[in-house]
Amino acid sequence: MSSPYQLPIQTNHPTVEHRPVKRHHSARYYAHRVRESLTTRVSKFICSVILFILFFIGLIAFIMWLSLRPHRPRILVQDFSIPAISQQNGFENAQINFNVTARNPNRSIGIYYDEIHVAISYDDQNIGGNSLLFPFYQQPENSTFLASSLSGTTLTVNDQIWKEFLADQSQGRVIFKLEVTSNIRFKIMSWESKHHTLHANCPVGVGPDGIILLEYKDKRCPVYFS
Ligand SMILES: *[C@@H]1O[C@H](CO)[C@@H](O)[C@H](O)[C@H]1NC(C)=O
Ligand SMILES: *[C@@H]1O[C@H](CO)[C@@H](O)[C@H](O)[C@H]1NC(C)=O
Ligand SMILES: CC(=O)N[C@H]1CO[C@H](CO)[C@@H](O)[C@@H]1O
Repeated sequence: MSSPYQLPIQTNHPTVEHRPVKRHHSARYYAHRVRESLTTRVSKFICSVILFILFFIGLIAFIMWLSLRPHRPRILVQDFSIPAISQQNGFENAQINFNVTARNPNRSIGIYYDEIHVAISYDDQNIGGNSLLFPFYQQPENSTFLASSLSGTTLTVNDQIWKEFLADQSQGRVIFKLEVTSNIRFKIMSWESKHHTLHANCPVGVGPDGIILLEYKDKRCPVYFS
């Protein structure tokens, strides 16, 4: 009788007023409880269905992303030489020759390369660079050789740095860093991605004869995008 539910039930449902007040109250009370828990259960069910659908869409998107995710181009140093390395005043007519492979490992994704820039540094000092090739399209599972030479204006070595080369050379190896930079776009069927700037950082060591050491040949260079 002291229940707070009594009043609204009596006024809202006059047709059942003939029942004993207490029983009537309990029945309405439990009916109310049942209805309430039913709504809760229905809304919980709807929530779960929505969550499940969202999860499912997310899962599909993730799987699509996994399968379409373009594999990074692989950059490897095929060849690298600086023949004058053993000469005392080699810097006067020094030349660096390099041959780098850019490989598209993907089976279904093509890559558009803008101009490719190759820079060479020694001990974090830039010693030369060159821009290679005109923009080109690389088919899936195809390789392109980026081969060129640096000398004269594209190779800026002076007497000072040459002395450091000679010191390293007498120790058995001179280590350079070859950096490849290019703007690329991926092509997936007829869809083209936006531009990504690719960077590859390749350490290259040459022996006393100025020819690339075996351990640096055909090594995959770390590649990152910016
Ligand atoms: C790479 O592409 C060129 C043409 O763009 C084609 O001639 C060559 O056969 C391709 N190489 C491979 C390994 O698919
Ligand atoms: C670069 O290396 C590849 C593979 O060894 C070779 O086929 C190609 O002729 C080389 N290019 C130059 C310019 O040396
Ligand atoms: C190496 C390789 O082919 N990687 C992926 C290229 O993209 C396709 C889908 O577009 C994947 O199935 C390959 O695993």
